[in-house]
Amino acid sequence: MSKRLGVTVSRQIMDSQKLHPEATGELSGLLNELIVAGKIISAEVNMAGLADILGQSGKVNIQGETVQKLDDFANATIKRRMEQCGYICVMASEEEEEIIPVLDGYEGKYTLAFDPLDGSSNIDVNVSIGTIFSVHRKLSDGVKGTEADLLQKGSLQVAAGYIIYGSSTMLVYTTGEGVHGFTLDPSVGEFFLSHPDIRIPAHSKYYSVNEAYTNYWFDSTRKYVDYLKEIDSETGRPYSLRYIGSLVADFHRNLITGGIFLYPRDRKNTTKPEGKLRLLYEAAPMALLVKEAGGVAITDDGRDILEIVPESLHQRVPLIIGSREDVETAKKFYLS
Ligand code: AHM
Ligand code: MG
Repeated sequence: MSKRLGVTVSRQIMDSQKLHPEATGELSGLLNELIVAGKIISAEVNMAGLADILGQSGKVNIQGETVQKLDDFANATIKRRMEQCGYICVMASEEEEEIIPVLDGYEGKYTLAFDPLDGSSNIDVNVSIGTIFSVHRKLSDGVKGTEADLLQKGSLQVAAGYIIYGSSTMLVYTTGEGVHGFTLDPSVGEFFLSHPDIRIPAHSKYYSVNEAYTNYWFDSTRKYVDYLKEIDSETGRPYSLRYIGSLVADFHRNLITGGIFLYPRDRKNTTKPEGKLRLLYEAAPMALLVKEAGGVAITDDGRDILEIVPESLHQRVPLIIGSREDVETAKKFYLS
């Protein structure tokens, strides 16, 4: 049967809401608003090459509007849609220093952290990029959301996911009942269920890491990656390297085919060795997705990503994420 006759994302969201008789429909409303923002961003991303040409010749697009950089556009689109959706009380964006309030009178009971366009340095070369989101329940009293409402550990997320703008646009999300993938049919503007109940293979043969940083790596990373490259047919080595340099694309690939992604601490930053990826906007949402799909996400000192309580909005964290058995093997190298 054509997937276009199957389940739409709004239907799936409604069905999972019915599993919770206490649900008010606010989370469903929130997700539906985000999806609209994702569709708008997807349309713009697909036009990026043309927008660039128009941008260079006067910075005005075909509608007479100023051409914005795509990451600014994605950020503004999500902000504008969500600040008056009535379902959230405060937001944080990877693109903005401070918390983002919602409009007075539109405060809801959830918080939203998002990376509007992750991997945006890849836009110009047509590599897949994506929007990542993470939703928590508001904790504080009072109407307005606070920074503390956003600084909650990943295990308390009520929803997390991403929209990948790739060869097709896909939404992959979880509300704690498995991970589901939907593909956008742009001709009708609808996401249809294409990947129900995604499970990441327990064991893989792929690793994703920026290997150009070998000389910045600490020994544990070097030894683990050397191990993956050894020849041993019994354990399926050497693994193959797949690194796109766009977390959403690397993660998505590994989620579907199995794989392990590493962005460990290294010596690039000489004053404070740390990973590059942000806990709130990148690591925590991906960690919930991978867990719901049967995988694991840890730091390079073996901590569960989902149990880290953020101390600041833009905190970075070393990230090792992917197929369960692969992460377990990696952990042995990092903890030995
Ligand atoms: P961004 O949020 O500024 O786009 O940076 C995050 C991106 C990730 O998508 C990707 O995994 C990583 O940066 C790649 O970094 P590097 O070029 O150091 O390998
Ligand atoms: Mg990012």
